Amino acid sequence: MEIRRMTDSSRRLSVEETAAWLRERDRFLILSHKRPDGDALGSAAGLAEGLRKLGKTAYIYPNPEITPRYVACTAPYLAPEGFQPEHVLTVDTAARNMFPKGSSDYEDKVELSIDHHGSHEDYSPLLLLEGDSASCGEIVYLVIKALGIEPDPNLASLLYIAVSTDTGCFRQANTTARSLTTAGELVRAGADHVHLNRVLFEMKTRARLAVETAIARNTRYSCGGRVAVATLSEQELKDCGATEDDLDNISSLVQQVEGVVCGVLLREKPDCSKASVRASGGFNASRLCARFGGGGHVGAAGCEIKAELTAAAGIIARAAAEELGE
Ligand SMILES: [Mn+2]
Repeated sequence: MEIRRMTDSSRRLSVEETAAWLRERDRFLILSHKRPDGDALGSAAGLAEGLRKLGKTAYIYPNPEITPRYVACTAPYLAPEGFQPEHVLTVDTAARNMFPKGSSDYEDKVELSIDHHGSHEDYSPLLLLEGDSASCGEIVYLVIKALGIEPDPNLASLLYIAVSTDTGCFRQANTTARSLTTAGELVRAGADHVHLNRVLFEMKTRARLAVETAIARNTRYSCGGRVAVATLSEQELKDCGATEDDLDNISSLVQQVEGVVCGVLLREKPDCSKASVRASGGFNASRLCARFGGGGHVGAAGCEIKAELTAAAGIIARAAAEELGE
């Protein structure tokens, strides 16, 4: 495999140029990022399926961190041991430090990346980047269309997974008209959107419901209901039988309560309490966490408080009150 490393920056490709590049080649391995989400896996598997429809050999990198909900839909595409690709691509992967576990052999072999992160590091000679696309799946769909592929229900469902998950089922602020029209075209092509919406956005494990119940029981409100602080101990987690997969995005739970602008989840760690803060309505989560040496974004931030759970809850509630000028 001969790969030309560019020292400057990646050459930017259009959708049509990307399609032409793919059409002329074969034996692809598609990587996505570590801790892969629906966009990473849906984009990778969708592109692999599209390339297979052209009679090509295409696999996705067998990322060891694929979570249970995505095992079935990615299984047909995982590269078998010993697969020797001629061309290595990435999708939805902004930087080298996001490459999946065990993939270091491929780091310098990526020829083309397809991405929607404005922060994309130029790590590959060729790049198809749309920084304002809500998901990588939308871009992969454009490539699929440019390749003249008619999505069948399976391919449409894979891309629907990508497009819907990165927009929080079309609820988040990154959702554009194109996100919705893409989803519409995928549904017309047979994407199983009712089932997928249920599995991806509604269904929860019993352990997850138990964790949510524990959090609800442990939530204390202050500042007239604008601040909500919940705690979750190691023992409670164990009693719920929860795994990390059950805790996906659990930090946003208390912030969903009406009137709350600052929602905090405190989790017990060996020598401290770990706070995840979610904010809305002008409250700055990052500024609150900076008081404790942490940080993040305005809407979501984290920090560690050197105290056990109950004490930490009081400490961060007082700090949040100060942030609110109370
Ligand atoms: Mn993405």
